[in-house]
Amino acid sequence: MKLLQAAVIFVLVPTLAQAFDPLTVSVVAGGAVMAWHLLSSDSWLKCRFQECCNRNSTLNFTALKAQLDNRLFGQHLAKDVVLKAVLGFSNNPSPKKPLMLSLHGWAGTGKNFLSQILAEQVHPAGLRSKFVHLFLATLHFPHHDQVKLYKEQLQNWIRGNVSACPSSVFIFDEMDKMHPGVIDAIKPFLDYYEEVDGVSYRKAIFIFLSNAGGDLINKAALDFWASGKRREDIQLKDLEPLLSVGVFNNKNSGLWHSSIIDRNLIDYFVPFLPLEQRHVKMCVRAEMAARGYAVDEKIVQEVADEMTYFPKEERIFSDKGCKTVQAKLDIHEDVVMGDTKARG
Ligand SMILES: Nc1ncnc2c1ncn2[C@@H]1O[C@H](COP(=O)(O)OP(=O)(O)OP(=O)(O)O)[C@@H](O)[C@H]1O
Ligand SMILES: *[C@@H]1O[C@H](CO)[C@@H](O)[C@H](O)[C@H]1NC(C)=O
Ligand SMILES: *[C@@H]1O[C@H](CO)[C@@H](O)[C@H](O)[C@H]1NC(C)=O
Ligand SMILES: CC(=O)N[C@H]1CO[C@H](CO)[C@@H](O)[C@@H]1O
Ligand SMILES: [Mg+2]
Repeated sequence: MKLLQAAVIFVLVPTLAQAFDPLTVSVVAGGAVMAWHLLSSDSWLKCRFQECCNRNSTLNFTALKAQLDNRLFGQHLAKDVVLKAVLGFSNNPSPKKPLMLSLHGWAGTGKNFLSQILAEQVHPAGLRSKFVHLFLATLHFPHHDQVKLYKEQLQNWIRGNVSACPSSVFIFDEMDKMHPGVIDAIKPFLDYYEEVDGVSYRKAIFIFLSNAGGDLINKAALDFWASGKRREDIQLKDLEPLLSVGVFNNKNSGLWHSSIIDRNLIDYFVPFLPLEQRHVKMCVRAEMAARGYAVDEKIVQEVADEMTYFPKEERIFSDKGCKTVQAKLDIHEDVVMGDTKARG
């Protein structure tokens, strides 16, 4: 880049010298300013056309809180933990290590959804941002006999990505299916180092997602319900010990025997509670609003009734959380659209 800028000047100076007429001079000067902007890495002009790295790691806490309050349903613990984590990390001008969150819970309870909301706060393009990286165990690291290759590849990627943008966000999905060796590859980046090979990782965010511990969280939530206590009264201290021990002892957790837990590099375990029917209904309403129709309570109830719930008798928690809401609504959408057409 610097070389290109120098080249522009070398071409420009003789041109200016030849063109004495003031109009030409101003046109050329204007062009030079444009060229300069387009060539320098983070210029205002360039960043209008192309995504630039957000070098400010201060997250807007108010905005994040508003997003979580409005969009994430039934997860008071996850919300509290994430806000606390972000506050500590973001208000610190030079954090000692990257932020490392481990999200646990049953299917469809909002783990990917929360990761997306958090990523959008750092890089507005969210998952589409070139500074937000999503890794899927079954897609990116499928073969257990190639762990050595994956480790090397992953370390190179992370190094390259963080050099290009210190506030890069890395999301590792399906941690339960990840070979522990692959996870250990990220360890050097998570630790309390000033920098590794001249790159500082302390402004990066690592998010691990898994279903590990989901059964334990569900059981705790069910016990709470059975003893007549309010879901909102479940506290982190009711779950956190059970979670880190439970996850650590689970051979399929991906974190099993991983030095990440050994060395306490995970800053926060974030539990996701199983969703109740009232939360499923909230998801349906949100989805209808997002698709731009008026919320029809009859359809909301129908979609919620189509979901399966556990335990079989009491039907308290949704088996798949809000996961199949979109697909179920697609079917109802055809019916609704048909109706509208018939009436119109
Ligand atoms: N707590 C929630 N609040 C609002 N919407 C939710 C919530 N949970 C899930 N959803 C909706 O359901 C969709 C699927 O949820 P998501 O992908 O986040 O589940 P997950 O926890 O990652 O599940 P899995 O473990 O199966 O991957 C989301 O895109 C979102 O629209
Ligand atoms: C970073 O962003 C925060 C809020 O998002 C703002 O208050 C702060 O002034 C910004 N800092 C710099 C150096 O731009
Ligand atoms: C943070 O977000 C809130 C709500 O979206 C907004 O009103 C406020 O101006 C933002 N603050 C900064 C410093 O960007
Ligand atoms: C510069 C660099 O190494 N970029 C990598 C960032 O991560 C992605 C994967 O999400 C790689 O494909 C890039 O090569
Ligand atoms: Mg998921």
